Amino acid sequence: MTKRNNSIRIGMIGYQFMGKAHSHAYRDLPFYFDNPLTPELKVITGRNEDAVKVAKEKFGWEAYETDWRKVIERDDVDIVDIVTPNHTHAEIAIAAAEAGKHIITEKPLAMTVDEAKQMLSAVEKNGVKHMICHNYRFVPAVQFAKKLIDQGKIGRIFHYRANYLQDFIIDPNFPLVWRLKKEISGSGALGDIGAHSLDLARFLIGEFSEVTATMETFVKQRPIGEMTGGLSAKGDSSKMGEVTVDDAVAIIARFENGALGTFEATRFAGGNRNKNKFEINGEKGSIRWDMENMNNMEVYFADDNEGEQGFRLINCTEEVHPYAGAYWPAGHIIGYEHTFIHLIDEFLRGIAEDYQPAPNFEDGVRNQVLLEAIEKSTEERSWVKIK
Ligand code: SOE
Repeated sequence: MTKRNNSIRIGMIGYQFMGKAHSHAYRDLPFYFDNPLTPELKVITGRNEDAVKVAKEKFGWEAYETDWRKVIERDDVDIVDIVTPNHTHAEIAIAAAEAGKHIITEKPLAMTVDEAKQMLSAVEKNGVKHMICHNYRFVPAVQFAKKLIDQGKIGRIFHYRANYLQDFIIDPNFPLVWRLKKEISGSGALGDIGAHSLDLARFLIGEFSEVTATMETFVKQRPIGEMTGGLSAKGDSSKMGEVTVDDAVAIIARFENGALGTFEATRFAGGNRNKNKFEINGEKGSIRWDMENMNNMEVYFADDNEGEQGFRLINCTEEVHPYAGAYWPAGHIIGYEHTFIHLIDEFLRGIAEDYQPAPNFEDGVRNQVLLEAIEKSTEERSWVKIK
């Protein structure tokens, strides 16, 4: 990597799935966007020295560490990027904030609302910029949907309907990875993928006022396996452990703007690999989007000519669609990995131009409040108001 005088130096804590996505984003950002800052991949961190050594070489980092505290202590690191399991986020982020580092962390922000609030006060007290990696906000089609909604193109919102469907743990022999252990992940499908749907709803139509929900754990025991977050881990069925999180959650919600919401997040929807989708119905039209067809969006406008009404497809790959014009001519498509480039582009702009980008730790706290309210509602089988 050529050194430039506008470098901003990254220290990453973690190196697996999201470590790969974020490393790619730092490296590719200058290729497509004229950001005032150029990421310098200083150090990547992981407890497994052999594995993090490989990640360092493969992803192009200058150095590796096996102790995250050493990264926080370095004065040649400006940003700490946390891609480790959820139970580590608070300790690392608070230490990084106290060391004056800007922070980006994967979702969900924390394990509890209290932890999330401590993280927010640490970054605010220390005057560092912060972001939470709800990357789906940065899909060109989702950004364009927000523009249409904010312009009033679909008018008053009646319904927000979201499903986030995966199927990687239907096999009861899939091992007990960290995502299935409450003490490490905090919750299951709810916090891992439901959190994305809840964030997109807040981004697109506003704040929740109350929720009611129910959850299910379909497979209660699994083989103790490699403690990876990986989606294709292997296990040894001679030793079994208890699954302590939800496999699926169904939610009904009310929004402050009077809209009704229905949400589903599950890892047991066979045939759906990463189907993160929503449909929004308004007085003057509807919008629907599906991550498995991420470059397109379907719209319906009630004022289309008689006989010509119905959902139609928009290719969100043109200059007019946010971020899309940075890549290729209209009609050429981009992927999941590009959403991380857009989010990090916004983070670095916020640092360079001294504004607090979004989604940030405040969004993370609001998301955590929703996660806790949904769990409370499930336990008490009642509606819970969102304060
Ligand atoms: C696994 O469920 C996962 O990798 C989530 O953790 C990510 O946030 C989501 O983008 C894809 O699915």
